[in-house]
Amino acid sequence: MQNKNEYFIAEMTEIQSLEADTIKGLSSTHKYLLSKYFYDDAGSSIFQEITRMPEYYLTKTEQEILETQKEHITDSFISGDSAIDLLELGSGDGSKTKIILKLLLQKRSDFKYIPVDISSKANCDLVSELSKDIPSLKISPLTGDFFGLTDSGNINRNKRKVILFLGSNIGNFTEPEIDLFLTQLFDLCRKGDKILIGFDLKKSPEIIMKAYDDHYGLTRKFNLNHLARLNREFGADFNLSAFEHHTTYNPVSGYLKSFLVSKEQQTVNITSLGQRFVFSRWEPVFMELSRKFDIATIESLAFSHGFSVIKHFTDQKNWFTDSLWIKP
Ligand code: AVJ
Repeated sequence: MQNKNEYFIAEMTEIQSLEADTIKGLSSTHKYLLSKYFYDDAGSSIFQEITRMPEYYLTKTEQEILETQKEHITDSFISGDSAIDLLELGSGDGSKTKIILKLLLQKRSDFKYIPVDISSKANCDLVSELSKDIPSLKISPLTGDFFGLTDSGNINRNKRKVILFLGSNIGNFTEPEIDLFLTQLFDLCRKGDKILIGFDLKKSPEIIMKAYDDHYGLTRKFNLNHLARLNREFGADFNLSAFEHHTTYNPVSGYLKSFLVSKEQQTVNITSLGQRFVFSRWEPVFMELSRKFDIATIESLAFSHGFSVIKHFTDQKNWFTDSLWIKP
């Protein structure tokens, strides 16, 4: 079902960019697939299962931060007296954001919630969920990739804005992508606008590895679903059991990387794309970066892109931070 007030950001549909990005990634010397395509219906529900495993501390920890510091957080959003647009990038199922939305609505009714997500289905589900749970909320979803948000005609540039980018989604970005993203956010903001970004922090490598290399096999299933998606959508013939899931963590860079490694020499046909790809024995396909940060790096990212840091909201253990920045 399509939402009547749903708007789209980009000219290309998700399926068109999936096609182009798949061919590019699998043709390159070091094969890769892009983690933003993990989230089809099956992938989104596997991700929800991941967030419920005890070892996947990220969601629970950020929830703790929002729950315990929601008064302070919402107060900082509404300082000043103009109405705001609350944009959320990569909103997913919005379960964490609800905490903020409910309280914000009690404090001020004149804000509009604009969830931006690559998945149209996720957006539709979110809208129907929120309209049941918080009927008085004004909500207008945007579907698409958030690079390109700045060119979108659907954002009111004259409105006071708060932008949420939670969940350590920023950890999926390479350094150049972070640069582009923060530059675009800065352009989108007016003086005084704020952004709240969730960063997963460096911690014991053992704890980090357990969250991404779980013994239930969920992260493995999450990665393999990307191949299954290519089978479903493009008639590819990936044999999922011919790939092994492997995770590495480098405590210096904070880079947690996920790979699928081909256990044998094999050829995969992607029928509807008219493509075939050869995998040699033990050839890796890079699937996802989930970067871990430290406070100094976060502050230098803020400053080098023109923002000032107002506050880092952190949990008891200092495992995660929601950093509040302002365009001065
Ligand atoms: C949703 C991107 C924050 O990187 O931790 C979970 C996705 N990947 N387990 C993350 C994910 C493997 C997740 N993000």
